[in-house]
Amino acid sequence: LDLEHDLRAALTAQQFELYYQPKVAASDGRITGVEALIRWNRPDHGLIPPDRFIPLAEQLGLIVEMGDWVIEQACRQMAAWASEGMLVSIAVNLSPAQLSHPSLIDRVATLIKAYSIRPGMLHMEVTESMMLNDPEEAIKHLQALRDLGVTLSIDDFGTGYSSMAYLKRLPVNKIKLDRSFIQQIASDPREADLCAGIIALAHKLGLGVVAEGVETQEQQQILTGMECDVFQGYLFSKPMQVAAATEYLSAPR
Ligand code: G
Ligand code: G
Ligand code: MN
Ligand code: NA
Repeated sequence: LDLEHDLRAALTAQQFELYYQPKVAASDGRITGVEALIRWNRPDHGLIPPDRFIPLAEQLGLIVEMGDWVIEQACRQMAAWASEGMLVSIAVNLSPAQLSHPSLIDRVATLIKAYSIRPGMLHMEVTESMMLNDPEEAIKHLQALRDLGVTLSIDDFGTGYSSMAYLKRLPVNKIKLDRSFIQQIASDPREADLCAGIIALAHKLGLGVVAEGVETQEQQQILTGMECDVFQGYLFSKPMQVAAATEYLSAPR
């Protein structure tokens, strides 16, 4: 398969690029950090979004190597921004195979040292699907990352199963409310109630809440009323290449 062949070659050909989407504090509009989102500049095909190649990379066993590149690139960028006086956290997405890979912890520890990263500034987002195979094992790996000081979030929260059952046992710092909830809070009161309930529960458990896919001021206002902590979405910015992200981060506000 062409796609498979090209994907295998893409890492050495340096065809991957990280885009950055800002996250904004609900309280004062301050930028709390960015999420790194991978793109593939595939020659003759243009920019390929992750949905089109991450699942393939997982199947082909390439995701660990690709994910290592993402983590290192994020650390490198954080150090570069820090050297320009911009202290921003960067969140990377982890596939389940990365979380369970035996070398992850050493690798992350090494990168944090090599780039002089404050560990809490490196955020990692995992989905509930990591709990499917062996929940105890997943919890063990999450705890090891927490022990390094890395900040952990449950991504796409509310779309997997067992969310509530596992939430209190997971050594994580935040949940990211899935975009599908946010889309409906302004039009569907029951969806809004559900959101408010999840936010209150998360806070009771000592977890921060990030709302994903915030696109309108109405959604922002509703979420502010629910005491959501952080917003991410097109209302603030789409994911940007590093130059645009740097400009966005350094703009006075
Ligand atoms: O970036 P987009 O805006 O299209 O992201 C689509 C999906 O791809 C999201 O679910 C996101 O979590 C996932 N994704 C983006 N970058 C990465 C990455 O570096 N690693 C993994 N595992 N998933 C990613
Ligand atoms: O990792 P995660 O599944 O959260 O990836 C975020 C995905 O959501 C990326 O594909 C990103 O481009 C997309 N996204 C971010 N903000 C918005 C938004 O406001 N609206 C929509 N439709 N998608 C968004
Ligand atoms: Mn994410
Ligand atoms: Na998501």
